[in-house]
Amino acid sequence: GQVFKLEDYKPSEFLIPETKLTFNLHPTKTLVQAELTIRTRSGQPPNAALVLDGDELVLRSLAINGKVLDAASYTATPDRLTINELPQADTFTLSIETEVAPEHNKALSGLYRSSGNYTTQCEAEGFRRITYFLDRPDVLSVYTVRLEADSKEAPLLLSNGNLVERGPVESGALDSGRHFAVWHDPFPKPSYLFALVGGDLGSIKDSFTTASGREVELGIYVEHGKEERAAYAMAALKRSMRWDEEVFGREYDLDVFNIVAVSDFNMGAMENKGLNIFNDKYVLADEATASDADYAGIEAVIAHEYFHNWTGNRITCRDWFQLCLKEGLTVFRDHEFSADQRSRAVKRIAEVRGLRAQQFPEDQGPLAHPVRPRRYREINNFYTSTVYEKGSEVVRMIRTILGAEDFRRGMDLYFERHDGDAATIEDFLRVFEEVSGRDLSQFALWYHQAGTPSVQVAMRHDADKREVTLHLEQALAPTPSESRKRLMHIPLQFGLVGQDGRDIAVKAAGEGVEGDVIHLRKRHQTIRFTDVPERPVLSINRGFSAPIMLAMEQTAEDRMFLARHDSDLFARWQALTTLYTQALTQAYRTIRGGSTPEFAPALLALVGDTARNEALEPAYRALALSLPGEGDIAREIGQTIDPDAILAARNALVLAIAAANADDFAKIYEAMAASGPFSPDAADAGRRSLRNVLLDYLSAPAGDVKRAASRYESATNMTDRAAALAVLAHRQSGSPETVAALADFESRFRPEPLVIDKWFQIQATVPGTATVNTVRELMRHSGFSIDNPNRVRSLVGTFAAANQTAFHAADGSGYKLFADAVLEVERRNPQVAARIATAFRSWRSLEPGRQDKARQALVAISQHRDLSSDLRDIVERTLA
Ligand code: HT7
Ligand code: ZN
Repeated sequence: GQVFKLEDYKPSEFLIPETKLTFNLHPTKTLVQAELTIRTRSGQPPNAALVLDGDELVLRSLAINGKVLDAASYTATPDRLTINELPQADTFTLSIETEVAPEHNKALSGLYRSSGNYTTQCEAEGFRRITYFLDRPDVLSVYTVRLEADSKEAPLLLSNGNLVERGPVESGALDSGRHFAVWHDPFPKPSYLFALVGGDLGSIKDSFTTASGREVELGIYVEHGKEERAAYAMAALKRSMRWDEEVFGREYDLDVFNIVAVSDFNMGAMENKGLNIFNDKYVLADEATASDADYAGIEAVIAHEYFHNWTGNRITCRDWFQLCLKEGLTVFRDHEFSADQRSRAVKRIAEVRGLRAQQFPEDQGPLAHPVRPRRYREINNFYTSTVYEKGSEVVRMIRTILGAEDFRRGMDLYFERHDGDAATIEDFLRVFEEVSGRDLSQFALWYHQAGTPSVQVAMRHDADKREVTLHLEQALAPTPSESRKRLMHIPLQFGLVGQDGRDIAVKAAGEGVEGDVIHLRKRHQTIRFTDVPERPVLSINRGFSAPIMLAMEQTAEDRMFLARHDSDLFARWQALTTLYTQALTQAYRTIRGGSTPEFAPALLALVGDTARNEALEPAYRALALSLPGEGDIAREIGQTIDPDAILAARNALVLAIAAANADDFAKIYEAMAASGPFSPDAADAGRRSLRNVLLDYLSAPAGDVKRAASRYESATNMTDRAAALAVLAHRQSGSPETVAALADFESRFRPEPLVIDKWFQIQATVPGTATVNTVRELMRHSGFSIDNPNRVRSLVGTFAAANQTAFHAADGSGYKLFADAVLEVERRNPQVAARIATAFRSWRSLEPGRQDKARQALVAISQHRDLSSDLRDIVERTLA
């Protein structure tokens, strides 16, 4: 396939200032009439052909300035429309009629049907599946959209912007049974932000008064009967709107803001101007069907899409290489929003756990790419954790380097200067350089170089000289097609913790330190602090100020000290996590050597003390008690990985912690019981999460099934019910209580696909090879559909991404099952197939037997006939 390169960017010679679209919606024969005002950029008559993008299009008619074109003056293929003979004028009107079949569109890109409703997904390149267009983000157009549909089939007709007209479609004197609506969006936008919805949906309505006193009508549209489940999303939307005014000074700009929930969607949601379209998983919630994690996800995604109105829509991307300009920045904004709504420390720890579990393996494997890539074959494969989450970390580092005030001044300048633009990362960095007077050229490497930097730190204290010396060293390993790396600017927040647990006020001699931030810019850097009478304990990369791997010479005693006393709660959690990781890798080696692991009593006691520490909020204690995942342990070990030994090591530590703290855990478990009616707020969710983590420990010993079984039976909300079911399935697999609870869950929630997804997930993550067969059987379950991305991700995606011992079954059966499933998904939906196939990315770190079987499965996929460019791109890069 074609490789697109950043350096090849050229502005378009043609512009489309105005776009008028008429849709005659029909399941298999939707007619799309596009009337495009085309203007040359130069203001002179065109001197080259006009080439428009298409994808699987059928052209019905073509005219310029009202005159039908003769066949010799253009060529039309499903993928491209080339018009060679153009008027000798700088502006003309091009009329195109295409025909599409939404019902048959299983790729869920372009115009498609979900549960009988018409809907669209145009990012990144879906608009070209609707009509021929300059389908690139730097071509901005003002859209007027007329929708016509059967009044019964689609009483609801929505598009971007404001509603300007609606009524019945007359055919002669008769009512045709069809109706229409006209929508106008006054803000010029790229085609990827176009959307329409036609269908029969229920809704909830509300309104929001902006800071300057304008009224905005808010609507959330969901399947009939599910309206009440949209209340939390609506409240989250209003909080997001207020927050963006207060924290970033951004007001909403249209009279209407609509959200539509659909059940077939390739990603989480889409920020179409004034008409966000959501995967219903990120809209619908009530206590019986949604877990606390679901509520948090809804809050975050609602906020994320709303925040795109400024970071993405008002200021969009010049080209798809700049994707992180809108995505990294908007993730940063939604992270900050959630941190303000909930507990900042808890939120930060959850973010870092996610980053390490998803982005670090991406950055350290065959799919590594810079936050701003320079090449792509298939842009859909670059909606990655690197672009989104590492992109957000880079914005966070800018704030750390500049400080909150200059950061806000930079953002203000960005909005002021670039409103209405299709901008670049260079534009973004320039505003921060200007407001702060700082040189960010070395820092910009975070956008340009792939890979996770590692930093080694050692601290010495010289009691005689009353001096502390820090030695820091940075390194960045080669990544695909980047063999030589340059030195990065790494901002490290730090503190020197005194024996009383408080930070010592420090005086640094020499450069490289500003306040509580060390600016590591060289390969080796030495920093001296004077006037330090006692030996402090170093706490560094506080708040995870830089997305790096830290290797620090530090004793277990010092880490335990930090785990008890560090004033930075992130660093406190990190100290404990490092202790767990060291204990687990040691246990892994012991198990591989044929012996039984043992764990330091001081660590087991520290865990108990942390669980009991009421000065810490329950949500934090729950995170502190959560051991690194099997994937985290695998990454730490690095090579020749044996997933079975990892699971055994982790289970051994769970059992040791449980045995050492059984009585206390049981008491805290009781103390965390709910005392009032259900609330999804962070405090109550935190109590539930601590209780459920403790349930997992208490149910770990063989046969200890009663507590979890009774928890399952007495649960009054989905968080507790699903957590109890997971504990039963993962800790007491095959017990009669587990079998009964799984059957009960299925019969209770059969009509609720989003809940059945949890049932799929729980079973897909039961450790051990037997799960390969379970997944094969569940793929035949009546609640499973290979066409629905949520079902595929919950069962097949979760199996490969989150079940190390089954996916990597030594006999290769997990790979075979998965490869077959990927190919089956790919026939309908290449984007989803390509995304789940990234689960193979760490195959080279396995022990040789598994490596060989994983390679065979990848090769089998790559040799399949007619492979989509999406899946081919992932598989070939993974094998390279
Ligand atoms: N900006 C949106 C990306 C998206 C998307 C991309 C490719 C294919 C389908 C898609 N659906 C949504 C979502 C976001 O980041 O806000
Ligand atoms: Zn986004």
